[in-house]
Amino acid sequence: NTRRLRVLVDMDGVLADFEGGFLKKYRIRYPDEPFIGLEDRRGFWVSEQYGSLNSGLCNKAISIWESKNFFLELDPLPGAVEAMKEMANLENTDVFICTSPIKRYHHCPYEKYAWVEKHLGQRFLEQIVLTRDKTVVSADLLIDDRPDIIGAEPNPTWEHILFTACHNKHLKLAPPSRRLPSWNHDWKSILDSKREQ
Ligand code: BVP
Ligand code: MG
Repeated sequence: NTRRLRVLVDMDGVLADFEGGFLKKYRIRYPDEPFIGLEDRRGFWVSEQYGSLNSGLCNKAISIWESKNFFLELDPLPGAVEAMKEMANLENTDVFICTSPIKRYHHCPYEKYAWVEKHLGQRFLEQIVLTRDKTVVSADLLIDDRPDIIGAEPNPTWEHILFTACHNKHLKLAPPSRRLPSWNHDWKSILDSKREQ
């Protein structure tokens, strides 16, 4: 008679290697332009940090993830696929993939569905939530690499667990905020901490 636990898992930066995929394709397309190594990334917005190097680089960065096959060809992050399959098979647990598509919609939403089917299987297509505002989606947990998740709902139902990424690893979280450093860490204990006894 226990209530089921509902977990939202972000896609870019949590399941799919957006930062690594970006840097690889940026360096191939713009070999003579400066770039930012992953160890030097700061701030959620890749486009802003590239724009701070020189103003033309903002649009060059954007051109990378607006290109066909960018989202489809992202590699899964280490342990992500295994963790998602394990999480979905836990008792009393519902898992959703909660991801924000870019506003240039020509490729991204389609490719996000295709990526999920390719790496997680057809049954996960039932679990996709595409939204630009995650605060209006209700759940117990949201595992996401973006530090500032705000929107129309000032009091989201979920607890945000910050998934560590190159751009956020230096941030000091204000208590009681929690991190998940990688999928090789103990994500099950975080889920269990939200279950009712
Ligand atoms: O669709 C991705 C890429 C885009 O934001 C979305 C992040 O989704 P979540 O992981 O939060 O669900 N995106 C866009 C820009 C710049 C746009 Br101008 C960026 O710098 N980084 C980035 O991830
Ligand atoms: Mg993300």
